[in-house]
Parts: sequence; structure tokens; C-alpha cells
Amino acid sequence: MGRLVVVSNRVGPLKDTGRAGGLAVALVDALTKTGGIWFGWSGNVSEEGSFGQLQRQKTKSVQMVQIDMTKADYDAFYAGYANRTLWPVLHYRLDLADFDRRFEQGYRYVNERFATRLRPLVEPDDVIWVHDYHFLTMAASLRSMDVRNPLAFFLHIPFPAPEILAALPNAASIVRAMMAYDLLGFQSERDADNFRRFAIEEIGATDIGDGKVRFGNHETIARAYPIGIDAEAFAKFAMSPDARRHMTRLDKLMGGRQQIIGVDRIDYSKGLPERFRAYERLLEDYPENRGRLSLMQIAPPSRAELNAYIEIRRELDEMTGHVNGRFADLDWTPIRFLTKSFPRRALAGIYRVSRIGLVTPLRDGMNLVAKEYIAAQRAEDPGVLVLSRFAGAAEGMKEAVIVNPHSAEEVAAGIQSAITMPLDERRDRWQSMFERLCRDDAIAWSNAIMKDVMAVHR
Ligand code: ADQ
Repeated sequence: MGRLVVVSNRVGPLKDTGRAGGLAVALVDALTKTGGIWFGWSGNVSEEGSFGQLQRQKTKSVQMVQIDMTKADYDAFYAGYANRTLWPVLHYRLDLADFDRRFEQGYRYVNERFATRLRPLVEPDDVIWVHDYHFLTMAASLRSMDVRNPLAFFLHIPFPAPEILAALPNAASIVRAMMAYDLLGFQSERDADNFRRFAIEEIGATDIGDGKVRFGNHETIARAYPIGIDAEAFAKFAMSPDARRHMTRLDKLMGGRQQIIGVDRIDYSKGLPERFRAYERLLEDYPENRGRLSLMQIAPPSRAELNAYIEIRRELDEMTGHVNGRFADLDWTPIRFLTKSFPRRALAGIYRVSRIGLVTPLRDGMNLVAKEYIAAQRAEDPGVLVLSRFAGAAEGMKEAVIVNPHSAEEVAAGIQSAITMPLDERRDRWQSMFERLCRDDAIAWSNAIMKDVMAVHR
């Protein structure tokens, strides 16, 4: 295999800043192995937009190349089609989707423009690996520019059931464009299956078995490649001095009480209001937890310019006030709601002192917090993960306490079973999950995709 060319909406960081997610780490590792380019949007809006200078930054074998967007591109492509149309539809939220025709035009245009700027950078032996819902139609653009290289794609978010996707205007045309990739990677078997079903039922592709579909005379692999984390590195983070400092501070604050931890970007897919309601239900149905078990929710704001996000934020502030007003005592605050970011080592320490990891999205591609929580636990006295059945992570973490996030009763009962779970059982469940996380880590994930795209392209 030649160099790797990674395309994603945002690029980098190349160095472990302590803030980089597992994804950046996995990609940097894959990139440094072969050398290559990481191409994407600079995050800046300018008058020249994608017609401006390429912004290059090079470290040893990896080059970051970024371009701007115009304000019009940003509105239609990013704030529009990506975040107001695709994000809700792919998370099964047709009620929140905005089907503005100009968004789709802007989206296709930016995919085409990015392909045009990428084209001259590509060498004949390169493998191109495109990421996420921002660039579903990029392969079709690249192929029309006579790019012959292997083309892989990974979707980080869910791929919905065909019955849902069919509501998206021109869904069939978008999926036809996706078939230009040689490999389409999804987070879960369910997602891969949804994609193949749509391709077969709605655009007349043929199922040729082994997770492959044929459209025209082109074969595409459409399989699940569940993303992993660097579990061993994260486990080490949890023992770092920075982690210890946060643990000591929290231990003091908790004074022998126990804590549930939630960590999510503020987003309607994460089921945060439902989670707060479930915690309130826990205090109602299992009053022995009053004064003994608090919920710490860390939720940095994201996409704060969108109305749907402003509303959740307001709702969560209100609910925190309501639950605390109802149950707080002199020396006990039931919910602590923090809307800031933490360095990853600090976060690892916070996971480690928390007896329960509460991950209850209504829909989630994978959910890396679930994996990080397990990686950060103490082997001798691990906490328990309470996990939504609608997170991709649930397919590979069957030893978690699996719950339906829509049911406050079920989540409350799940938390209660976690809090009363005997040490032996906690250890057994944790051990199986941790071993699997170490084996199916971020590197294994990118290797599997690279291996398969090379094979199918040949
Ligand atoms: P996200 O929707 O962002 O990712 P997730 O997988 O949970 O969701 O990843 C969030 C990352 O941000 C985690 O690594 C977490 O530690 C970090 N993070 C969150 N809050 C933080 C805070 N306050 N401080 C510091 N770090 C914080 C998308 C999909 C997911 C999929 C990933 C990767 O929506 O389903 O798992 O991509 O493919």
C-alpha cells in the first residue's frame, strides 16, 4: 500500500495534546505508518473560500492540508445539510430535520469543490479514506475526475432503517453516489444491514453476499467496522498524576458517597433530558439513594448556533434546578451539571472515581465514552456501565447493564442493579469488556478497513 490520504471535515491534531479524541489518535497512527496527507476544512470562513490557498502544515511524514469555505458554503453545507438535515435524519429524528433544497445543492457543491482541490495532491498508489456524513458524495466526484485509487469511507454516526432514510428527498441519489466508494464502513451490524437493505430495495443494487453489494458493474463492501479506542493508553491516563489530582479533589467532595458520571456533547441524540428524568425516578423509586448517590453530568456545548441545541441546554438547566430544589440537602447536591471541557487525563480520573458510567443516548453511532469509562476502571474494584441499547457500543459490550433510554423506570432499575451489583459480578463483566477493548482497539479498526479496501479494489 502507498500513502494514506485521509479526508475529514476537521483535521488534526497531529500531536497528543491531551485533548485529542481516540479517532485522531488512530488516524495519526495509520498516517505515520505509511506517510500521507490529512485533508479537510480549516474551520475558517473567507471570501475566497475553497478557491483560496491550500494551508499546509507538515510534521515528518504527515502533511495536513486545509482549505477555507465561503459563508454561503458554510451555511448550506455545514450548518445546513450536514447538521440540520443529515444529522437528525441519520439519528432517526425526522421531526427535527430541515429539508431545504438549497442545503442539498450546497452540500453537493462543497463535496465537488473539495474533491477538485484534493485531486492534484493524490498520487497513483495512494489509498483515500474519507470520514463521516459530511462527504457522502465525494467518491462520486473523485471518480468523475478520473481518480482510480482505492476509496474507503467510514460513517461515524448511525445509518438509519430504510423506512426512515426514504423520507430524505433524493435519498436514492445520495446512496447511488455512495456506491462509488469501494468500501463503506459502519459502526454496527445494524447500520451496515440498513445500508445494504436500502441499496437493494431502493436503488436496485444486488446483494452478492459477504457484506458486498453490486451496483452497475462496481462492487462495494458495506460492512460493520466498530471503532475502537486506544484502551491501554486510556487506562494509563487514568493512573496519571493529572487523573490522580482530579480523583483526590472529587473524593474529598463526595465524602464517601457514590457518583454516577455522564459525559456527552450537548446534543439531542444523547438523551440528556431523558437521563435526568431517569435519575429523578431513581430517587423517587429507590429513596435509599437520596443523600448517597449523585449524578455528575459533564456536557460541553456544541453547535451552539442551532436552535435545537439552545433549547436542550435551557431544558437541562431547568431540570437540574428542579431536581436539586426537590432533593438537595445541606451537604448533598443530587445533580452537578458542568458545561465545560476537560483534558483527557482529567476525564479518565473522573471516570475512575465514578461507581457508575451512565451512557444513555437515544441513538449513537458508537459512543466512545462507554469504552473510555470501562478502560479507566480499577481492575480490583471496577464500576458498572449502564448503556443504552441504541448506542452502537451495545453490540460489542453485552456485559454492560443494557437499558432502553426512553424508559425512566428501566434506566432507574438499571442504575439500581448496578449500584447493588456484587463485586464478583462487577469484576467478571468488566474483565470481558476490557479484554475485548484492548484487542479491538483503534489500530485494529483502521487496519481492518485498510486491508479490506485494498482487497476489494484489486
Ligand atoms: P461524538 O458524538 O462526539 O462522536 P463520542 O463517541 O461519545 O460522541 O465521543 C465523544 C468524545 O469526546 C469522547 O472521546 C469524550 O471523551 C470526549 N468528550 C466529551 N465531552 C468531553 C468533555 N467535557 N471534556 C473532554 N472530552 C470530552 C461521533 C459519533 C459517535 C462515535 C464517534 C467516533 O456520534 O457515535 O462513537 O463519533 O466514531
